[in-house]
Amino acid sequence: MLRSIRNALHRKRNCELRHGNIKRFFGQPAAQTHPHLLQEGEVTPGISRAEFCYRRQRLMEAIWKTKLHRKSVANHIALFPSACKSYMTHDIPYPFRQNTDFLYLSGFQEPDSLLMLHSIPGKSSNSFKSVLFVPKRDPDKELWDGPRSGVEGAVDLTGVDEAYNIHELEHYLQCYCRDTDSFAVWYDYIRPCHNDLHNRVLAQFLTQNRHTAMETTNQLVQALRLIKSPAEVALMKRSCEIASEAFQSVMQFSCPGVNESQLYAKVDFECRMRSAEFLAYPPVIAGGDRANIIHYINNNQIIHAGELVLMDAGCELHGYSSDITRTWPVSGQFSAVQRLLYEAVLAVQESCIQQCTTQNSLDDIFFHMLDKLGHQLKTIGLIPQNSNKDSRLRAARQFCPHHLGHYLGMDVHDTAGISRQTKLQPGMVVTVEPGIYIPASTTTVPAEFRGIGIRIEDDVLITDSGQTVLTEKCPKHPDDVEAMVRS
Ligand SMILES: [Mn+2]
Repeated sequence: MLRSIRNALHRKRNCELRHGNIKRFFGQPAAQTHPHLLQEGEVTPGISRAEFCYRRQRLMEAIWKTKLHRKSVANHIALFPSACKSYMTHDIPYPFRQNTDFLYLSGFQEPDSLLMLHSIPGKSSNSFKSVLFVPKRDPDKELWDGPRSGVEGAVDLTGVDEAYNIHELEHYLQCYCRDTDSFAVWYDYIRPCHNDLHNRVLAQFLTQNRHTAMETTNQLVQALRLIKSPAEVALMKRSCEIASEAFQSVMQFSCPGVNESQLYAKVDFECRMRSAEFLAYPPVIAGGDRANIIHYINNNQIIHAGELVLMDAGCELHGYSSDITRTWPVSGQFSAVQRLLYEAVLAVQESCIQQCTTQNSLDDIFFHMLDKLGHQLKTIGLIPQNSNKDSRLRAARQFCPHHLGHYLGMDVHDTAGISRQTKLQPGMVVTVEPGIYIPASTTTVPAEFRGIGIRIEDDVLITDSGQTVLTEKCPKHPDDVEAMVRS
């Protein structure tokens, strides 16, 4: 009875919302409140309700297809907690970033929530229900923190089948146990992303031993996230374009005496001015010898005339990341030695991009990179002319201690659980980022090479016919780089 009243109210409310009779705010941008960001039918900018629904469907299909080592299991329940709010000090939150798998499957942007996908006991094996548990609406809290979507808002926004207050999670799970004889639980219990929900509700649910199998979800979700849909490719393209334009502006803004922190501010500004929500990671902005510290993020030194500056930065646009590195002469002209090394890295990088096809894996292209790099080091004269293949590869590892690249997507180091031995497939995006690093303390090379660090990184979409460089707007050839810095 209560339920039918609630459903009737819900329908009335939806009708009013559709006809714009009442103003309703959500806990995240929606087409009604942010028409400049979302179109009707989208849950997050650029991604439709139908696509989110399809993602959940595909995940459940993957679950049904997985052979569990024990006897066949009729029912499945998959749990995806959101991220929680975290604080830098009393009452002062860090910027919130949603848990990626949760966002990929629900599009819901509030903390302290959970998405549950479960088969329906007694129903045919390929039907399931998607249920969101969300923070309860609370006028006092909303006065401080802004509106929450609440249960009605969550269903309207995301198109899940049902929504409940997060406090009802425990009871819902108990009811599911009661109604279901045998079921498997799918949940990333090894590294719970929401400690409070895990400790208060989920850990206890898991130890009740009512389920017949327990599996983690991250491999299944990452396998889906690995291949980008056309809508995702469009967002990746735009994220890469924004970052490329920002790099152009930072190059133009560079001059001898500039502080790395000022270039940081500039790249952040230029990305946000083009609608990116934030930088995808703390950027590396390293003048001179500091470029040899791979994860240098202090970004607080003066860059002097004649030095190179290495910038590794990217932005996040509506949940999709870009990741670019360029190295340029802060004075607008490479020295002869700087250009020699730069052209060596560029030749390796361009050769590696050509290898980004369905014939190769990231590891295959990594070995290609080491081979090419070894030859370049020999040509330049950094290693002896009579070096054999083994010593060339060893030298390449020494001058470039990192891998060729990684998968890119919603996360910067996207789908990290997927092996780099996987052959590339259309719809994957990878980074290609070889470098040569020669710390000032390196005594085995001539003095003029010391203290130079160079990396060139592009984002590459794998296509049916080969590959597309999504960051091609960012200057890369040494003449173009010099012209950009001088302009
Ligand atoms: Mn990268």
